[in-house]
Amino acid sequence: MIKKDTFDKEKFKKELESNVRMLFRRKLEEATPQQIYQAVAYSVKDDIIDNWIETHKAYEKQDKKMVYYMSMEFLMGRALGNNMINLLCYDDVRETLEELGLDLNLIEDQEPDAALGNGGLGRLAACFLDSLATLGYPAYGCGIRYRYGMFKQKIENGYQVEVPDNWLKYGNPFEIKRDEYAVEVKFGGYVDVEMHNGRQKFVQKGYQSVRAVPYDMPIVGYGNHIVNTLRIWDAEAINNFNLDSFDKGEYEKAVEQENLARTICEVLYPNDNHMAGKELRLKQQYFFISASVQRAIAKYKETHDDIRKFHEKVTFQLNDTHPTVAVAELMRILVDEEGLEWDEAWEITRKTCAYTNHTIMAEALEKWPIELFSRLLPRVYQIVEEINRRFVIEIQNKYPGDQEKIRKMAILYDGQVRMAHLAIAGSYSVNGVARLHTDILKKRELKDFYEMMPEKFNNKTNGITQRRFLLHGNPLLASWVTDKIGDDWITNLDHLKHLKVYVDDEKCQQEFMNIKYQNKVRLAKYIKEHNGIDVDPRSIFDCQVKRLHEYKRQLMNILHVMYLYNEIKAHPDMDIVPRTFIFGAKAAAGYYTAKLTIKLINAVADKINNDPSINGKIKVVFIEDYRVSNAELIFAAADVSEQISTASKEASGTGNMKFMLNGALTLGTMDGANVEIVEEVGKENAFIFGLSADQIMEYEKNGNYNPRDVYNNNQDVRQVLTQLVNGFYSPENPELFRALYDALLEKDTYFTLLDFDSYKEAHNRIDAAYRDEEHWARTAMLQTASAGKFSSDRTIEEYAKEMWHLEKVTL
Ligand code: DL6
Repeated sequence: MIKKDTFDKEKFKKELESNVRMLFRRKLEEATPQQIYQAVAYSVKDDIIDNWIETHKAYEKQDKKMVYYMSMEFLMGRALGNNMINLLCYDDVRETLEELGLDLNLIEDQEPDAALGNGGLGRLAACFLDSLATLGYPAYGCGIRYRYGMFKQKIENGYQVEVPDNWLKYGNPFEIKRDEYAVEVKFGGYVDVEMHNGRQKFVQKGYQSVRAVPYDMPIVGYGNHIVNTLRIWDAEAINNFNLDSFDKGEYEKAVEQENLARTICEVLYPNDNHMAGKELRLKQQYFFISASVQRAIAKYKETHDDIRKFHEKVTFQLNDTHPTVAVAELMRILVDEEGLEWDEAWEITRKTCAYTNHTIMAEALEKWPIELFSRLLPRVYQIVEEINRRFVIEIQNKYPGDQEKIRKMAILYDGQVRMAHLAIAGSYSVNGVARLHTDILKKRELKDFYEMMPEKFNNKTNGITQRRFLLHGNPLLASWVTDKIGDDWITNLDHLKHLKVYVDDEKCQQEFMNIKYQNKVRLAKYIKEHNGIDVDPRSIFDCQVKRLHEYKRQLMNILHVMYLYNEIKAHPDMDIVPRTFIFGAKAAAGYYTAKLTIKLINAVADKINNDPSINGKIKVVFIEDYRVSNAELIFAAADVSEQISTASKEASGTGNMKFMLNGALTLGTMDGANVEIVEEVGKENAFIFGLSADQIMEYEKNGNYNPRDVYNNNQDVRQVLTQLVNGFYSPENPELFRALYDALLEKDTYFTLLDFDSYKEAHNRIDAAYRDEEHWARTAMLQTASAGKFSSDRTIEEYAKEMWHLEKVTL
């Protein structure tokens, strides 16, 4: 890593001592690890503050356009390590702490993950913030300061148990409360029309409101002194009641407002790719959007007179449909508060908002009952009605007499507000997150919209930040890469392609695989500590870590493990390369099938790991509480990256990119960004299997797949399915896994059985390939060398240049 030339070890030590004294009234030697973490974090923050101030001064002075990345989720993980890396002081701090007898790794482990997100969508937002700051683009992340982030997962008797994640228990050293920017957000009541200067004015009355208070977290750019801001909003009760004059009505209202404020930011909904439809969720959406939009306008007006030029300086990127109410809220403020005519306001709105679609899963499509939406947001609803009325006219003009188009495209239909339609109507850009995904949007999911407004549609293939997922997560490989090709890759991942000249070099291959081995030892230690299981670092580490969802097909993975176990039992001398199957996944708290799959994985693990007759040929590990911080260990240690979703269902995937960067070979379907990964690395260097997206969509259209045909014709499949219901893995309750069995045999929505043989055959190819050490090492190196495209820096450059038209700021 590049080092900061100004780091002063003695000064740092003094700061540390002083922080421990000031914060905890203790000496360094007496401080607990948590206190030392806090003290280090405050010292690092101290290093950030001046740059943070300077960055914002520069933004104002240079008056560059700003992107507001609006997202219900930011899955940030830990901040300390990342901040030190980007400040170029990680190694210096580590050495200084060593001199004090302290281990930086242990100190980093004291920091709770900021788990303000579920999975891919939230982690993407976090990677984007890192890239925006590193590239020097003016940006705010806007979100919610959930008091409880993503639940912590405990595995008890093989079952997932959800435990609240009280991540703010010890405070958050990096955040700053910005009380001065608090705004009011109103809910409910009714709309009155008043006349002001001969103009109708719509006034919300009888409402409840909360005070939205922002907390800012610094987002440090890599080695460039830029510090952007993640602004997360908390809710407080409005305290402007005169206690003396409280009559009953007012008292009740005050209590209700207190309750509203308390509940609104309480918890992140733990659903990934699934809409829960809860009223509180809509309140959360409007809460952070109203606050962010109000603040963005106020900030703009501090230095600009003409609100009609708002879109020239501001763009709102809507991270999926969750923040879509921004379209109507911006209209409300422009029309009701800024006094613009509808058409002017609409033009500004349409030039300000842009929408990213992250899924085609039907159950994730956000639709709110009109009854709920209009009750909660009466004025905003009126605006949505008007947007819809005009949009329907546009459709009619384009397709005269075509009622079907209106049925398919209207924003309000069948008693519901369709958020994706509002987002598309109100945006200047609609993008998918991988080429295949965008093609499916254009051809199928959003076909009518694409036909009517093709100019809005574009693709931005996702990416990940190499600063966290290689430089921080895999320091051994990072410094090896730097030794070979220099450190330009840290800010320009394309440089990794220069590693290609080394892939045939035997010494380099050995070095590369030796690093992989050391990372496997590191993960094996973690597994021993957390699961009590001994795993052999010489076995193939075959990993599937991601949210648990049927379409991601963890079930297919474990069914294959069950099959393999049957094979080994039937042929005890079977020659296979030892394999450790590693899973990590949280299931939404109310997702029964997903939770049952976790139980199955653990039941299989229990049986196989405790069967001495198979001589440890296969092992199964379920890593509890999969999250950003332990993900870094897993990516670094993986040999095989399981990306096995039903083709067409995974919009992109980003774990696939993190594994690739760390030298794991992909075992995957031609889905999401796997398609582009394979394009970069070469099909011969990946293990591809299964039906294509077109084939899947054809089956879905024709409804001509019958899983019983596979069952009847495939003895291996029959055997493992029978083991789901004969007590083989649940002797105390043979019926335990019946629901999984029924789902597979009755419908098999995700084509698990149909892809099974092809998957099995791909596993055989892995077994054969791993035996050729040299070839495997070459292929593993090629993964890292070909990962350049998948940096979120590339993705952000595309957004910035092709959509947002941002300019970089220099300090
Ligand atoms: O775009 C980020 C990420 C993709 O990589 C995943 O393929 C996709 O499943 C995920 N989508 C969601 C959807 N949530 N909602 N709504 O998390 O986005």
